[in-house]
Amino acid sequence: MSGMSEEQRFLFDLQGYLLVPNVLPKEQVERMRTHMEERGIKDPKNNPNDSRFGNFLSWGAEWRELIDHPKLFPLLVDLLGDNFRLDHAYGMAASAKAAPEAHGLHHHADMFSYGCFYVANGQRIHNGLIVVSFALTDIEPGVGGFCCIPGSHKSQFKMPDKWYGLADNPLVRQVPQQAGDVVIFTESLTHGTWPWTKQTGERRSVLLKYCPGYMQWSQKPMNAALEGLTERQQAILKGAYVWQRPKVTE
Ligand SMILES: O=C(O)CCC(=O)C(=O)O
Repeated sequence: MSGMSEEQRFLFDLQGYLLVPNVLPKEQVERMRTHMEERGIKDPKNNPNDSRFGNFLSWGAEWRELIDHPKLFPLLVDLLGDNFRLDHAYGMAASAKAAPEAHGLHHHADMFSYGCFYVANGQRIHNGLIVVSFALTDIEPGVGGFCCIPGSHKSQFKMPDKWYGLADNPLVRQVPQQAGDVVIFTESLTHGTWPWTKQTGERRSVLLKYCPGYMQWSQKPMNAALEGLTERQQAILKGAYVWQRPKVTE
């Protein structure tokens, strides 16, 4: 099983995030958006925290497939080791109809944080929390969505407060995605949500957040007994522990 290519490893280490194009086919993305409509996730506001939704792993196999998607699983093993776990997951919906609100820039690696560290040692990369963000709608240049300060996951020094603002901040990069693309980023990257400004369409994204197997970020683990999970998915959803933990690659 090959993990990240040399180019992907270089880009992830350099930027703190990696764009993986064309992970989900367009037809699947459309079906998933329909599922969201059917479950009443429509007419969202623009506040990315208010518009979060969960529990989508019970919506069908196409949603559960996101846990260990074959195009992403080898990359996750590279970034988190072979006994990583899915810690939490949520979706985001945003529309420009309400007053734009941002989820400001947060996290910074200037001091080692046990929860969301980034360390590269030799050929290996270690992360406290990795986010896999599936775009279910196009995110065009400049319209909003995920943004970050590339490279900040490796910064050694405290970031001056003025750089935490989104407006007129030349350090911030908004990352465009096509529907079906994935952005993988390390939580230790300084990142946030750019206000959604596109008047003719909503943003819909689904974010899955993974830890090494010994660590739990959320207050409680996810439901590993959910109906329909494969054995590997069950192993990935287990709570945090170390002793005799099965490898997700077995
Ligand atoms: O809008 C986004 O994709 C960023 C989400 C975010 O900041 C987070 O999950 O911590």
